[in-house]
Amino acid sequence: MASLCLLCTVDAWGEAAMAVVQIIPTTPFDGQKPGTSGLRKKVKVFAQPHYLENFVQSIFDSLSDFAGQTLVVGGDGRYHNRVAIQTILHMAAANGFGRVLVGQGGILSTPAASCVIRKHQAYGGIILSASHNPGGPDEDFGIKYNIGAGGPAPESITDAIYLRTQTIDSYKILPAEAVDLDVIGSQTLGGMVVEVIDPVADYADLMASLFDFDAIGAMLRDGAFRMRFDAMHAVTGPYATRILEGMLGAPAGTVINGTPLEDFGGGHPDPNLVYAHDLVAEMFGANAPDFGAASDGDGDRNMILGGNFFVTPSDSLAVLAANATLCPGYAAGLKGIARSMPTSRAADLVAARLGIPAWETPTGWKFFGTLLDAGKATLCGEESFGTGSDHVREKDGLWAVLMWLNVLACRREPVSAIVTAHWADYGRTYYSRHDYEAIDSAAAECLMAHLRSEGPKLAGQVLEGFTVAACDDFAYTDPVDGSVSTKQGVRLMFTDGSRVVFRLSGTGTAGATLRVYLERHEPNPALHQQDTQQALAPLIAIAQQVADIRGRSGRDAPTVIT
Ligand code: G16
Repeated sequence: MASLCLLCTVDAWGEAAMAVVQIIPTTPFDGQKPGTSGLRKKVKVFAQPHYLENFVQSIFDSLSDFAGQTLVVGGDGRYHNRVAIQTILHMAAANGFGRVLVGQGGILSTPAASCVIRKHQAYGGIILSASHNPGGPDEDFGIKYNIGAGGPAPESITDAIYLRTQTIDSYKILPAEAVDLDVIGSQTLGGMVVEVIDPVADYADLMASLFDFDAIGAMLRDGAFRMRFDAMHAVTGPYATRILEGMLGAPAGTVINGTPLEDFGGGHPDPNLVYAHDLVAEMFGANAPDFGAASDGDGDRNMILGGNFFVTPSDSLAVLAANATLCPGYAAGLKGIARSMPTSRAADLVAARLGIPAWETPTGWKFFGTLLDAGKATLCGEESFGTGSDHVREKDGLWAVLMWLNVLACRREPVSAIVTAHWADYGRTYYSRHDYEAIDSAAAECLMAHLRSEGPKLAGQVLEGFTVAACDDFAYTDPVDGSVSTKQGVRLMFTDGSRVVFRLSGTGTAGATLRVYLERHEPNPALHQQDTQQALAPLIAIAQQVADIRGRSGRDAPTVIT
């Protein structure tokens, strides 16, 4: 049975206010363990009575000294977003937050949420998204907590949240009317102020401070340069429309699929060559635009295309790093470049040339936070279509698009020419990721266990003409706070620098997803025009042979190749 208690708070005018808080008894749910980026489950799981509430209360119970403080709340607009936001607002009020900033309509892209947390010096934020996963009543939902620096909570906090979910026996909620999320302005909820904010404004200001909007605008308006941005019916629609078409003056229609829909129009809002099909068809068709880009469900991922040309995320990071000083916000140079372990080492070559550190972290944007906070890195990137910088503490899809546009506006060369010139200078790093989605979890764990125990024994062996230098399970010690993360992926490394990396995704919601990352550096420009899969064919064969993917997963081929 629910019990009531009186919450004494201080309202926006400094007056003491009393609110009646309900304390609802509950019991723990299994499996509320945050993964690579928060808790992601099917909507039907989240919609169970008390499920979201347990997790939110576990977040609050893992934090301290937030009474009267500001919380930022927003999501990618997917199905269940509005319902979840109402619950979180009523729980935040019951738990003693003083103010919540929430995006109008419940919308905040993940990088915009990070921007708002930082700009308004909030205590932290709750972001609702399952990123690139599909949305709808039978699809995915997600929640994560971001700290006051603006980035995803570190493992010390996510571990504490998980621990709390296992013992939780009650949560606090304020029984009150729903908040109107559609009207910008202040309302009160108990003693808490809810400010519904323009979700785009702070973010757009930040972008204008980093990039040369005059030069980009001139290029977009002169008619000779054509671009297309595919928002995939997800959260970046309003951001891209306001910034590209509004502030920069790109022709109407530059942004396609620009209205956020709860089910993303039935699509899979993952900006890659498979799922961004509208954009890919146009960019690889006749009379292709000069530049194409797409972002994902919550706006933190990006895909970059030229006319008939795909830029791998790893190459994108390297090219942006090499050209960063063309952008006003990075004119003073970079402090360092960070990438996740499975990301190709193309960016390391740029860092070496610039004489700055190259950091290798586990998969997960949260691992970049300490490096950015300590001023050890300026740019970060991941093979999973994530690129970003120290301007916020999340990867940022539209930021990457604007940085590319700034580089293009300065260099006035096709995307393909910029990238092939980069390869000629640094060598080309052939790179691909093969995903085996929704395979049996036990079989996947077994495959990884086999690699962990047998992989190291391969040292010195010659496989398909490649000599194995070493095989290990990547472990990381954070150079700033000393925290240690183990079991971050099995690396099979060859004497010529090639690599095959195996890891299980931490973001899926059904079964397990095996990711196989393949990488080979080719210094000779005469060999830079090969097909990527052909160039990597021997490594693909080695991966199959060493892990027995077919035998263990029952799959003949990857589900997605990027
Ligand atoms: C999240 C993380 C990224 C990670 C990606 C893939 O991105 O923030 O750091 O690279 O998942 O992770 P995994 O390989 O474990 O599935 P997002 O865009 O899904 O939030």
